[in-house]
Amino acid sequence: MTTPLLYSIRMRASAASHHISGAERLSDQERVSIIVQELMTRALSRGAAPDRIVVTVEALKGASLRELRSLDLTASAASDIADCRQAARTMLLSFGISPLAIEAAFQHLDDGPAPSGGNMRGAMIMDAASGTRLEPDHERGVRVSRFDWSDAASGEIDRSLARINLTHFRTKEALALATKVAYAPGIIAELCWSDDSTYTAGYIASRATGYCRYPCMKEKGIDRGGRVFFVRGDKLDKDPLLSFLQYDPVLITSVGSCIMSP
Ligand code: PML
Repeated sequence: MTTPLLYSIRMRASAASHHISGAERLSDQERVSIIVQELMTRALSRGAAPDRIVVTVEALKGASLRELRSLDLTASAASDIADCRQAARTMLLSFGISPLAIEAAFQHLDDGPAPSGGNMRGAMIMDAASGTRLEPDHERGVRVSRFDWSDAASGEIDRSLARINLTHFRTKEALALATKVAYAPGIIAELCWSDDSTYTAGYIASRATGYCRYPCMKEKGIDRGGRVFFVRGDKLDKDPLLSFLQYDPVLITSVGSCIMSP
């Protein structure tokens, strides 16, 4: 019996060469066209009209699929940006990330990290001591690709998140991405907040702490944000890290806990 082919489906939308939105899915052959349609609808539903939408469908021949359990999610109820940012900073410090690197990361996400101005398609990789950026292409960043929820885990995470009133597609997608990143070789932690001007949430994620979600990391109306992956620059083996993030397929087949912070 032959193993059914798995397809990676990636969407990215841009306007005047600036990144607007992106999404990642894995699918069997039967559902490729439905998912392509969903991603096109997504690309066209952001406030800014894209002038370019690229959807890539690629068969993952011979790639071995890694199955993971999603990170436990803890949602903070803090309603103030200063409180959310302070809690995020404290958590990053607890991983041994230097104040210099933390401030560099916040500054890049506040300013728009691409050298040409604006957001990046992918993430920054940052040395946790010096705050130096280590990703090969500072304009594009590193795009985390080839991950998704299995059908069963998808239904289960929808229900778990709904129980704590987190029903936006961004939470589910970010949790999947953060789970893959947390298992990447050499990653200490991830800092993220949304670059969508209507969405203010962000998180710190690591294997040790899970996904710690903060509802307001920036003001509404601000379209700056992105992702920073902290690493120990002096010990980093960059090729396996980049290869895992971009190419190794990960399916999330079981679901961690989802709770509001007490
Ligand atoms: C994004 O998709 O723009 C990043 C979303 C980060 C926070 C998602 C959440 O936990 O709701």
